[in-house]
Amino acid sequence: MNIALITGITGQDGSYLSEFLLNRSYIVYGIVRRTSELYCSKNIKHIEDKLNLIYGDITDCNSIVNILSEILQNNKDFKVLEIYNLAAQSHVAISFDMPAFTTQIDAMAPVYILEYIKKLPLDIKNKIKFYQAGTSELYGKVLEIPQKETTPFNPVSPYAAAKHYAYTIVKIYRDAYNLFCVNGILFNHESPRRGKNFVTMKIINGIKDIIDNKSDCIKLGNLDSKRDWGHAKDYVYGMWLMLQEEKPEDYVLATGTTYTIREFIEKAFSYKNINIRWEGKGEKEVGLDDNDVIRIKVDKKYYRPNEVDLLIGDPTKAITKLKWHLEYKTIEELIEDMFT
Ligand code: G4F
Repeated sequence: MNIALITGITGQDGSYLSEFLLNRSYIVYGIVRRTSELYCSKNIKHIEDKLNLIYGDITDCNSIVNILSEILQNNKDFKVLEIYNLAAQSHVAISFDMPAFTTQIDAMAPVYILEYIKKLPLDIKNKIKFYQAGTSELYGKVLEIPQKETTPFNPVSPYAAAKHYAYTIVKIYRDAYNLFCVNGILFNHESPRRGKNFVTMKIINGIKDIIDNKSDCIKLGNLDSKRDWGHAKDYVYGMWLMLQEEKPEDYVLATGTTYTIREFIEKAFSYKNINIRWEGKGEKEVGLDDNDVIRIKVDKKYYRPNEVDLLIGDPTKAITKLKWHLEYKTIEELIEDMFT
């Protein structure tokens, strides 16, 4: 039987990946953090009874060792164990406020997991595959356009620095100990399950609130940065494909198209038949609707100490080698799904 362990199972990617793997008859384990409300389970409520949820914390090495030992103990005749390390402090702006916390979560967990695998007997470790959630934030102030697997990294946030460490450790364990471990270098991916403090979801929720007369306008930071946004469902499929290969390699997943935050705003409002026109510059810039009501304001509290200005990925390797393809082909399809 095929088993999967997902860290970050309650998040956007973890929940889509769980659905995908359950549909392929995997036994799915997930690590959930113990909080006063048991655990935050909105995204996995509908499949909770099919999952094996284990309390744990990826910043605690003992917790990881105990969980992995228990899974191996309870599944002695497993065919393959796929481990997806998706848990992270994934908000770039928050990483500037909490750099050490971000490093503990985002950098250290792969070491704990890979160290555990490394020490297993050969016949067991040969059946284990490890996926590390890498990120296009690694490219930072980009050194090549578009960005592909060979583009040098130039991280500019504590989040990206932590992810850079994780990326490197995965490569080291692959080369030094011959483990099957890969980095997915994923560009921004969104969905109706996206956290509400990421810019796309903030805009979608903001528009809903304006239409429902719950608020007048949305306050945002930098409107000039460009992102390559895809749908999370397509990206979890890509993660799985990476682990089905004979040889472990790193892959970029991206759409190959980029838009400014301003363009995303225009397209999202336009889906609700509202046109947005712009006036002013910098902190004074506003977006007005057809009745000249201000719907977008810039608030410098959302500016970042360092900004990644332009991300646009080249997914050629994933398309040709993995036969990866997008179900959600345009940003309009993504926006439509996010409004559901
Ligand atoms: O939606 P964002 O917070 O995503 P960001 O920083 O690109 O990071 C996301 O994608 C990465 C992959 O490239 C992941 F690794 C990471 O974990 C995360 O999922 O911000 C996108 C852009 C930024 O340029 C930001 O400055 O939107 C700009 N922005 C403008 N106003 C805002 C806001 N971002 C947020 N979150 N909130 C604002 O009010």
